[in-house]
Amino acid sequence: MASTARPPVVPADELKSFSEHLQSSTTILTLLGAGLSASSGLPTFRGAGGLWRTHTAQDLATPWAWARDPGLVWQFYNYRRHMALSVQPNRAHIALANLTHHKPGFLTLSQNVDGLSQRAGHPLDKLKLLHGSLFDVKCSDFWCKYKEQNNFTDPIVPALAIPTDETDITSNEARRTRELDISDTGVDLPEISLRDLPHCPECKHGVLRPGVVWFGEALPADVISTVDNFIQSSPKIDLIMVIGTSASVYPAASYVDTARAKGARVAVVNMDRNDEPASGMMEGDWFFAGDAAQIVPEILK
Ligand code: BV8
Repeated sequence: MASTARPPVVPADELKSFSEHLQSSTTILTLLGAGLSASSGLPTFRGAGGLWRTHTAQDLATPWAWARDPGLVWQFYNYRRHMALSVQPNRAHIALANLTHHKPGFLTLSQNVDGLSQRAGHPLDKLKLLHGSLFDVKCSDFWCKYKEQNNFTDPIVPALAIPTDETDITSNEARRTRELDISDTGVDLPEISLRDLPHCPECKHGVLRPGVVWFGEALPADVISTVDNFIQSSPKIDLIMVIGTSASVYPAASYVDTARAKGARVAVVNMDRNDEPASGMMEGDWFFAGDAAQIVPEILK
């Protein structure tokens, strides 16, 4: 019977040195980005998949886009909720979740809002969502503090239902078209009026918005203080794994250098050899080039 074992994707010498360090590490951080979920079928933020209709994700992930056209912003986030609910966590999500059971001093800092780490069984007390979640909604009224988890309503309101010929993201053709530019499909998508958007059940007048952190918004204070306390109370950080991220957004990306300053060695997992942390690669670091879904399970074995 032919072995079904996957061929190794990591050079043996690098795997050995990393594994030895991992075994001896007690305090470990990981910084996760969209590349971790790419193999699950979700487009990354900046790659070819980072386009939606004729907009880049960065254009729509701002309070200004929301102020200008909340309906368009909700169509974008409702579409990403739909896609995230249509895919499954991959072997890397699962391997990271499992590591928390062997390494009590392991903390995950995720920039991802797709909910896949949670669905892979990652203990929530060891998973810090730096940029919120597609599956949280909160009131957009400044004075109202209402927030709720809204995990499975798809679409979140009927007016945001995605036209049927766009809902099949499993077909490569549909996904390819969508990743490049949804308007290629020539689908005439509806304008959404404010009254059709989800409204706050608490204050009754605020429009509920996606519970993510937009560009120009502060990261959640409670999350940041937990992460900073973890780092400051650790005499030393042994390792930070930087998985599937361009490490180009701050202050999230700054945790790489913060960990390095506390003695951490850095292990990058990325498809693109050019996507090193801003401070570059140093003596004793590892760069594992390739698909996170292949590499992460192998290096965490
Ligand atoms: C703030 C949620 C202040 C929304 C996101 C210095 C300090 C502080 C701030 C700044 C600063 N300089 C600039 C800023 C402002 C800004 C910023 O960083 N801008 C960038 C463009 C320079 N930062 C902010 O605005 C932050 N807020 O600073 O507030 C403040 C303080 C007090 C009061 C008021 C304000 C908030 C930033 C959060 C923005 N929200 N997401 C949503 O998702 O819609 S950011 C979003 O992009 C992601 O969450 C992620 O964090 C980020 C980066 O994306 P990646 O995950 O890295 O994805 P990307 O596509 O870039 O890369 C994918 C990588 O994977 C690639 O390297 C690719 O090669 C690799 N890959 C692909 N496939 C695979 C793979 N790797 C492995 N396997 C594969 N199969």
